[in-house]
Amino acid sequence: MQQHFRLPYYFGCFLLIIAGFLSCKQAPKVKLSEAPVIPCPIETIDGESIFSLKDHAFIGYLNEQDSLRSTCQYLSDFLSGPTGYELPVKAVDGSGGKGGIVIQMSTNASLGNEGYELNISPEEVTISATTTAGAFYGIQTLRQLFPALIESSEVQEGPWILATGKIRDFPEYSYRGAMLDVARHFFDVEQVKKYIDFLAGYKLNVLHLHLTDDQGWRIEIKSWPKLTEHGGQTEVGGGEGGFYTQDQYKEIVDYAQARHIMIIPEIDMPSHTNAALASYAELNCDGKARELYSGTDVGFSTLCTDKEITYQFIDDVIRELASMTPGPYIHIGGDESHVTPLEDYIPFIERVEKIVVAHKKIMIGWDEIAHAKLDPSTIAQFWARRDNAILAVEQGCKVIMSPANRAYMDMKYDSTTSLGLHWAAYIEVDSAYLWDPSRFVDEISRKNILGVEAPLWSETITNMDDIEYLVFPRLPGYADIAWSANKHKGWASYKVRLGKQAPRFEAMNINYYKSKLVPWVQ
Ligand code: TNX
Repeated sequence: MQQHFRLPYYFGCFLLIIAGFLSCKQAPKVKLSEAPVIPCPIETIDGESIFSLKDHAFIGYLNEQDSLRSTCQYLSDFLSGPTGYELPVKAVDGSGGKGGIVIQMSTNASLGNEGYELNISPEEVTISATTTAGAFYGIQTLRQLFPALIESSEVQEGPWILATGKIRDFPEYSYRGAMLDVARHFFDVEQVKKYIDFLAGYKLNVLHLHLTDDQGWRIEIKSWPKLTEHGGQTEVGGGEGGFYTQDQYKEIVDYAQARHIMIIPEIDMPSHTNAALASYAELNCDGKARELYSGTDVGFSTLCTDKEITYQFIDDVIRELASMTPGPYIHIGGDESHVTPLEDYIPFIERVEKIVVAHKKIMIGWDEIAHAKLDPSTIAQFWARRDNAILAVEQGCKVIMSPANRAYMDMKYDSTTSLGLHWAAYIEVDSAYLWDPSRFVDEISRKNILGVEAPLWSETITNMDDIEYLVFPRLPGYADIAWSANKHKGWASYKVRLGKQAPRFEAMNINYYKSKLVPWVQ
């Protein structure tokens, strides 16, 4: 009898040793808690094993949760490229499914509107969230947990292994943005989409488009067609410029929306308006059209603040813009109005605010707008003057933090950087990261702050390579500031996480700045 039992026993031990050997070989090098995810998740609990994505895997959503279908499709499209697997999207029942990735709605209110839970077991991966936005952010985390070649546009060899464990995560700020200036140099729809994808990968949820400036008017306004026909035809340096038709703008809005990014359009006024003043003579106080401008000076132009036609013009522009912008905000600029006397500037801003509100939108303006009497729903974007931002807070307005000497992605890294400007500061990667929005201005505390935005002005940049060089690697740092709670902050640990992003940047062919301050992993 005893003999009879021993044989399977030895055989079982043998199998266990082989299995142990195989799983050792496959075990990921890092624990889940050591994965260099940016922005850093709030809470990670390690498991002890691995999940391996295989060619028969699928992406599932629970029966009757059809609203998650397109989110699943996004994940399937993303993973099927580099893995070469089909990864069909299908409805599954509550028991989930082995070997797949299942996305499901959760009722866990502690996750908030944008949080998610990611569970990785040896059998399956589940992402749970209370909204599709949360599920989307769970996907972005999952993306960074796979080997870097998951970012490749061509099929790569696996294995596609994840460490097991659990992540629970939600953002600190609800407004996490970047800006792109498409006025100084024009960037076309495909380039803007690529920029949107960069933001989405780091869980940013706002793209502010600086659509008009002295050098170009970039958005079709049907009631004032010469704005783009004439005013869109140049850019800094005298290039041919360009503009978005309303259909193209809607295409950008839809593309962003599918990635949970809100577009905030900016029409800068009363200054930064030379392109409009060149297109319509009647907008000038002297009734004479200006020449198109392709230099880089600021603050020399102004709409005529005491002509009625100016307000008819603004009403038409805001009406058309509001009707194709689903998000709640319209940005009216308001910066650097050096040739508009303050006694004209103040009533101008107050009247423009009423126009924006009449079109059922919330006004945002650069911090100078706080000189005017503002409605408390209006938002001021701090970029230069603390006293302006404080004035806004004193009026009950919320503030977006974009301090130029920390958050301007068009600033040079150091004196040797060939692209960019340096009027505000040189902003190395550590300086871009090492600031806390809620402590930056003594009088402005967490409760006054809507969120964080990193602007990219385009006087010196003309193509995607240039954009990438200034944006990477600073953008992930702004995302970390905006998303991750303070307990994770610290340059010493952040720079290590950032250095480990290098193989991802390489796989995406991103032209990033290889700062000497960062221990890049090759
Ligand atoms: C200041 S920031 C500006 C822009 C320039 C930028 C260049 C702001 C509200 N105005 O007009 O493009 O500096 O860094």
